[in-house]
Amino acid sequence: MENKNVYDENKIEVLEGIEHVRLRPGMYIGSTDTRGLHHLVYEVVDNSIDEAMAGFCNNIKVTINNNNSVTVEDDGRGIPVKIQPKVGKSALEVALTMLHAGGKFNSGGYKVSGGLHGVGVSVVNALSRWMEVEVKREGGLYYQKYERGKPVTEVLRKGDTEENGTKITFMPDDKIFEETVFSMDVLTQRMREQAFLNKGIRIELIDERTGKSTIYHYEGGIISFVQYLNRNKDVLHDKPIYMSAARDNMEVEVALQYNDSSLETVLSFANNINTHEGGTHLSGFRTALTRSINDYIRKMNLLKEQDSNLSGEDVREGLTGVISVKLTNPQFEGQTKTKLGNSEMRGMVDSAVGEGISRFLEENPAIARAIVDKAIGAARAREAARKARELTRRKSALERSTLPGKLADCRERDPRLCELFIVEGDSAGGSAKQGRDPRIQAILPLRGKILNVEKARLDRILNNEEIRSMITALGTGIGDEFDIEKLRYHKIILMADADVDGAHIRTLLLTFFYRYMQPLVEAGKVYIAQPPLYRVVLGKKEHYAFDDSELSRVMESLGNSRERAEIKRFKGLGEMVAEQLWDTTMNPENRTILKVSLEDAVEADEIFTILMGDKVEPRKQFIFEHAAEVQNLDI
Ligand code: 0RA
Repeated sequence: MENKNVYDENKIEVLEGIEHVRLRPGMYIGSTDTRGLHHLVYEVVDNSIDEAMAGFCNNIKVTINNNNSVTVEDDGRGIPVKIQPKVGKSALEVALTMLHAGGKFNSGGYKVSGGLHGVGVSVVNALSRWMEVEVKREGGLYYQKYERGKPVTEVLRKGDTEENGTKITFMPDDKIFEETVFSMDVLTQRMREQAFLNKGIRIELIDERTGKSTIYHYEGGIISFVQYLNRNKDVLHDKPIYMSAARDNMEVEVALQYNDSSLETVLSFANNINTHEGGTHLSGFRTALTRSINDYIRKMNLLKEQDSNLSGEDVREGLTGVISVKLTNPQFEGQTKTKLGNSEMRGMVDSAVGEGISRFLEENPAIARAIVDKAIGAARAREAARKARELTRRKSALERSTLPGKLADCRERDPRLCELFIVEGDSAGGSAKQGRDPRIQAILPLRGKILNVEKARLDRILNNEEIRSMITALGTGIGDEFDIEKLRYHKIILMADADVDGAHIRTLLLTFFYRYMQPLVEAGKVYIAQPPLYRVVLGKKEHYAFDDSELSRVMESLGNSRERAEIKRFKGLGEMVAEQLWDTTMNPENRTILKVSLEDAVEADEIFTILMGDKVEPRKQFIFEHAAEVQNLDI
C-alpha cells in the first residue's frame, strides 16, 4: 500500500516534469530552432562521453537515420536496469523519464551542471515524438520505448548478450521544433571537437541519408586539436607546446602553437563545454602567458631596458591554443552561460601555464626566439597602428580647431595671393609682425626648437604644439585627409636664422614637409627666406650680405672706402628691427626667397634620419664631416 503511494507520487512528479519541459523547452535546451534541435544529440552523446571519461567506454557511434531520427550507441557499462526499491521502477525508466536536479546524471567522474548541459536524457525524451532505448548489461538485452517522454512499454528483457552498452534512438518532436532536419556539418563539428577533447575516444558519425561516415579518434587529444586548427597555417614550431596539471579535483590541459599569422585562436573548455565567454581559466592562462614571455624577454635582454613590456595582445598574435579544464562543480555564468566562474581555476591554470611556458622557453631557445621576435614585431605593428589611428583622430580635431592664437593672419582671403612666414623665435616673430605687409603676409612664430632633438616619430611630431599650430594655420589637415585644396597660403616661407641653429630648424621643418606634406613641396609652395648674415654700413649707406662670399663681393664693390665700412654680423633674425627685416627678407619687391625642391627636402630628410635615427655609425660620420656646424646641436 505504501509502495503504491510512493509510485503514484512519483508518477505525478514525472508527468509534471515532462509537461514543464514541453511547455518551456527553451529553459532546458536553449531554443527550439536548429540549435536546440542539435542540442538533443549533444545531450545524449555527452552521457556516453561521461561514461568514456569514467573509463568504461571506448566507442561511440552516432547515426542520422534515413527517417531523420538519431541513434547514439556506446560500449559503456549500460544504464542500470534493476528495480529501484525507492520508486519501485527500473533505474532505466527513472533515468529516462525523471528530471534530475542540477542536471547530475552520472555519479563519479566530472559531472556537468548548469547551463544547457547535463539536463539529462529525460529532457531529450520529453521533446521526442518517440524514443527507444536498448541496454546490454549483466548478460541481458533490455528495451523500452517512450512517446513524448512517457513509457509506452515496460522495460523488456529481449534476449541474452555478453556485451555491454547503451543505444538510444530518438525522433525529435515536430510539435516542439521549428526545424527537425539534422545537419551533418553541425554534428561533424561537434563530434570532432569532442573527440579532440577526450583523447583516445573513438566517435563514428554516420549519415544514412547520404551514406557518408567518418571516424573521429585522436590519440593526441588537444595537441591534435591545435594541429588541426593550424592545419592551413605556417607554424613557427612543429610540435605544439603542451602542459597539464591535476590537483584538488581539478584538471588542466593546455596546448599551444604559434603560426605566422596575426590571428589569435584560443578555445577554452570546461568539462568539454566550449566556454565561448571565457572565464577564470582563460584569464589565468592569459596572465601567465604574458608574464612568462615578458620574464623570458627580460632575462635574456631581448628588449631595451626602457622599452615597456609586451601586452597580452602582442604575445597572443598568431597563437592557436586549446585550454581544457575539468572540475567537479563548474559554475557557468554570463549571457549564454558559457563563462566559467570558479575562481579556484584562475590560479590553477596560471601556475600550470606559467611553469609550462617558462620551462618550454628555457629548453627550446630557438623556438623561444621565434616566438619572442614575433611578439615584439606585433608590439611594433600595434604601436604603428595606434599612431595611425591617433593621427586620424587628431587630424579631425585639428580641422575643427580655430587658428592658433599666435598666428598673425593676413587680411586677404584669396590663398593664391597669401604668404605665410614661419618664423623661428618669438622676437624675430615680433619684428616680422611689425615689418610685414598685413594685407597679404601672415606670420606664425615658432618658439625655439620645434622639437627636442631626439628620436621624433610621427606621434611625437604631432604632439608638438608648434607643429600642430602650423598644420592648423596651413588649413590642409594631415595624414590621409590631407587636402592641398584647403591650403590657405600659396607661399609658405620658412624664415630662420642664417646660423647653424637656424639650419637645424630648417632641416626639421623641411623634413616635416617632406614626410607629411609632400604635395606642398611638389607643388612648389614651400620657400626658404634668405635673411642676411652681415650688414655693412658705410656712412649713410647700408649693404646686406647673405653669406661670407657675398660679404667679400660687397666689400670689393666698396673699393678703397671699405676701410671705413662697419661690418655687423647678425646673431639672429631677432636682432633686426622690423624695417630691416622687411627691406632685406620680406619685401616681395626686392627679397630673395629659395623655392624648396623635392631634392632639398629629401636631403633634409636624410640628414634628419641620420641625426635622429637608430643607427649610430652614420650619425658619427655625419658629425665628423660637419663638425664645425654641428657643435651647437644637442644630439
Ligand atoms: C549510471 C550508472 C552506470 C552507467 C550509466 C549511468 C550510464 C549512462 C549512460 C548514458 C548513455 N550511455 C551510458 N552508459 C552508462 C553504471 C553503474 C555501474 O555499472 O556500476
